[in-house]
Amino acid sequence: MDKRKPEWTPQGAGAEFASSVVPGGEPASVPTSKRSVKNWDMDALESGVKAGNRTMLSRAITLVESNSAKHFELAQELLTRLLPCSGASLRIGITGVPGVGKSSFIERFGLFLIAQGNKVAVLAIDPSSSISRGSILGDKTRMELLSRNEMSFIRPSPSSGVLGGVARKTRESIVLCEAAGYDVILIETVGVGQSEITVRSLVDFFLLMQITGAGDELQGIKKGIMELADLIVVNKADGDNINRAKIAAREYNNALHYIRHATKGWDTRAQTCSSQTGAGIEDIWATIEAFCAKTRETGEFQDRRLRQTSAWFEDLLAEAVLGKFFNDPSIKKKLPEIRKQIAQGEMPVARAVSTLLGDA
Ligand SMILES: Nc1nc2c(ncn2[C@@H]2O[C@H](COP(=O)(O)OP(=O)(O)O)[C@@H](O)[C@H]2O)c(=O)[nH]1
Ligand SMILES: [Mg+2]
Repeated sequence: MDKRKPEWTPQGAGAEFASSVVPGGEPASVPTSKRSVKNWDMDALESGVKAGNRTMLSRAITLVESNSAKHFELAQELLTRLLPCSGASLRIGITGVPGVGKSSFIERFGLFLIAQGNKVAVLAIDPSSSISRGSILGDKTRMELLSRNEMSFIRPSPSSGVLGGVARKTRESIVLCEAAGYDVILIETVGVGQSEITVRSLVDFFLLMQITGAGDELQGIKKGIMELADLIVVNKADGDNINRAKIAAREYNNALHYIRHATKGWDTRAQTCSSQTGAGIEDIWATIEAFCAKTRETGEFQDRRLRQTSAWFEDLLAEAVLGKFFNDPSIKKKLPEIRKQIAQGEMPVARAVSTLLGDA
């Protein structure tokens, strides 16, 4: 059980705190004692995060990741205080199948960014821990130098719960990292379909990582995923793989002529890199900088952020309204009977819905 907890939790805290990858399942709901709520010193958290104190940032993230209702109010209070200090970072999503080299890339790229004078935060999204068990994200063993660097902050994936819940926690963690002064936020996710779409909705720039395989490179990549990317990186371009990687990048570039690009005014491209030798890392940053310059100039950068925030609001609102409806005692009472009547053909479906809504 201890393994599931983050490095710090308030005294007496239960299993509502979890930040490492664990097998999927229902979030634990352990009643929180008054004591552990009292342990949250909001002023200290606020000033600690603003001062860039990593321990305080860790605690703040632990608070927003909590599944407990009592922590929800505290977390929202903290976010309200810190929101004015957020928004200034560049948010980059990095996706690819396990083994493609995401963590190795983040190690290299993160250190490069730090050398350029940035502070780098790494967050991870892994809603599918039961599918991708073993592919631990935000994996500190692959990011050894980065995790020891003072200018970095690495947070493994929040565990348990559905994708939407994990995404909410990550969005809020982004706000906290930005308030703590991180300039670049790297969000790592495994490529398992839905999670890529979610990460796309969180970031400014989306990097899709690929490696060369046997034969036709394009076979292994879905058009839908390519349409989310701002850059395709063919990793492991080193040793006797360099040429194959270059050919693959060329094939992607050809294919990219025929698909819709993710960002208005930006031509998605493919390039190679080696996370082992560091070749190509600088060029990737140059591409990202060109992207930022271009989209800031056209306003697409700012527009996308606005769209992301309003879409998030609409999603949360819809979710909350649904939750409220289905938890309404009178609805709960009537629902089984109405379901039966529908099943037996005694009530038209639309009538059933309007009856229920009238009672909500
Ligand atoms: N040759 C070579 N191997 C790499 C490169 N990047 C990663 N690897 C290796 O690929 C394996 C998976 O890397 P990892 O970063 O854990 O991939 P992840 O699952 O996508 O995070 C490890 O054995 C790495 O050492 C690279 O650029 N070149
Ligand atoms: Mg990894």
